[in-house]
Amino acid sequence: MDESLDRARALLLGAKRIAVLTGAGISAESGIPTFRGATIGGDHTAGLWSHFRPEDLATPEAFAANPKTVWEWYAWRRELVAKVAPNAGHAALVALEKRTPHCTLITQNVDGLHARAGSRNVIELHGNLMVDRCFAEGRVLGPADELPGTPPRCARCGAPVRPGVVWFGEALPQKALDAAFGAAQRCDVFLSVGTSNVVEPAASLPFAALDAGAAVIEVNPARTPLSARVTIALAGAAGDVLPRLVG
Ligand code: BV8
Repeated sequence: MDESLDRARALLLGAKRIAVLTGAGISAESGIPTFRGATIGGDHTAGLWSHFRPEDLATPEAFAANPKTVWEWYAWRRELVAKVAPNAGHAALVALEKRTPHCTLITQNVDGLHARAGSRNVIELHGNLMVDRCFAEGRVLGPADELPGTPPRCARCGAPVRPGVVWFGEALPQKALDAAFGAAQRCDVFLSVGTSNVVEPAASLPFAALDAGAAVIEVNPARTPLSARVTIALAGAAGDVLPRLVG
């Protein structure tokens, strides 16, 4: 890996515009299970969804049918996120942003760890776990806008309160999506970290960068549908590779 790491380091140092896409893998070393199975130091930790099927929990239909179950699953994830901290991988991306004239961090994660680590220019494609929204009106709710319950209820219309994340079958926030594709199509180097690259439309971002002539670096202990197309594949954990890549 050392020769590839040196080539990747040089690419990043010479880049004026960098776009980074992260997935659940960058938070694995903080203790947050990934969706499709984390590989931390070789032992295979069952993914968050190994006990559930995504369509059972992360869809508006599931919430409408079982608001209590879905709400409790997200409440469990919020508690977990509140207990963990960003790891060395998140910190390396803060350093990368500080030294690069234009660096856009696009994340599929809803855990808010990039902002907590100090990243400033973050696009949250799939929303944020800590935000509450009215299931009927879609507006963001503060504590004063809610009546207690599991889930809480919107004080204005009585609809259940939902987490402010993008579920399967829901459109991504258009502004965020446009900004993400703009960054991917303008960058010199696209860095993909810790994503299985299967969930659309985020999974198309690295290909948009490739089509626009960017070099693509992938950091992931496992192969993904992107791996065959990347300029450099660095097989390892984000918390181990990123500090060496950016340091
Ligand atoms: C939409 C928020 C349309 C909620 C999530 C085109 C083709 C095929 C399907 C579709 C398509 N277009 C739309 C679809 C359907 C669907 C989709 O893509 N399905 C997939 C499964 C095929 N997409 C959608 O429904 C999207 N909506 O397009 O709507 C539309 C348009 C207009 C109007 C109405 C509708 C919405 C997608 C967003 C869904 N929400 N999350 C929540 O979090 O609960 S997705 C969820 O998966 C997370 O956000 C997560 O980020 C995302 C992707 O997973 P990853 O982050 O990649 O995580 P994963 O576990 O999969 O992989 C972890 C990786 O890390 C692994 O590779 C592993 O090897 C690696 N790793 C492990 N340890 C480490 C590591 N790497 C580094 N270091 C380590 N230590």
